[in-house]
Amino acid sequence: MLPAMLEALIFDVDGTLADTERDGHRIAFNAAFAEAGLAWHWDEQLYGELLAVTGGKERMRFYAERHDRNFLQQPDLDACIKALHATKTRHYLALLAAGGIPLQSGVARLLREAQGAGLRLAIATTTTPENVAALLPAELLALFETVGAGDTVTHKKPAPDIYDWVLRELDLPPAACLAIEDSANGLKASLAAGLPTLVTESEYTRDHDFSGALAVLSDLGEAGRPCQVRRGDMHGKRFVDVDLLRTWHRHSIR
Ligand code: XBP
Ligand code: MG
Repeated sequence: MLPAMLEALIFDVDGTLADTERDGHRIAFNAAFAEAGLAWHWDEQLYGELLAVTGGKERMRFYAERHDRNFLQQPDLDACIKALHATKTRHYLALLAAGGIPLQSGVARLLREAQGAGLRLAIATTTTPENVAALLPAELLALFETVGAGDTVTHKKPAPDIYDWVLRELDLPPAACLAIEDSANGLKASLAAGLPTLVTESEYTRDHDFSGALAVLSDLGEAGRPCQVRRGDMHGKRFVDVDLLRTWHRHSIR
């Protein structure tokens, strides 16, 4: 059997397309807590620890279990967390609308290049779908044929479910795809789905364990702004382009 050709790229969102956590999601969570009259405040360091739990609703429940057990006593707890999360999403969307969060270096270029080279594009994220649409300019959002996000699956990353869902939508085997992730939980999910995975770090993930990644880079880089290589072979390139992705992919499926 011939080895699979690279046919699609599957992107994570938070930390990969843009560094959204510290100055985006975290601020929105705190605004929602204040609006609800909760005495919760997630500072930068605490938020870094809470990121071990993916998904905003799951993260809030995890926090309450450790820091505010009274909160858990209310009879309509699930509905309350859902409402609190809807408030958080409203604040996050307002924050993006007010100025946005810039995309990571090389993201817009690589998306356009990949589409021009005939690669299919998809998203696999734990964040809420509206957040994806608000983060990306319309021109770039339109390049993605499949967006797997939020509660589409029950088990969020590090479970492989969102990647499995996206692969079913694309009707492709994992060996025909390459994932791009920024966190250990994301990498666990993509590897468990059988996907060769490139890691570009984000602010909160620099010390994560990225064993099993094709390469670990500071970002995708640009011609005039090469990426820093933490691990992996750039095959003479100074930034990530479609040609380099095809080379890594070929090596990974041998
Ligand atoms: C990152 C996450 C998300 C966001 C918050 O997901 O874990 O939970 O922090 O988003 P990924 P919601 O890196 O997979 O994109 O509050 O909408 O859940
Ligand atoms: Mg991420």
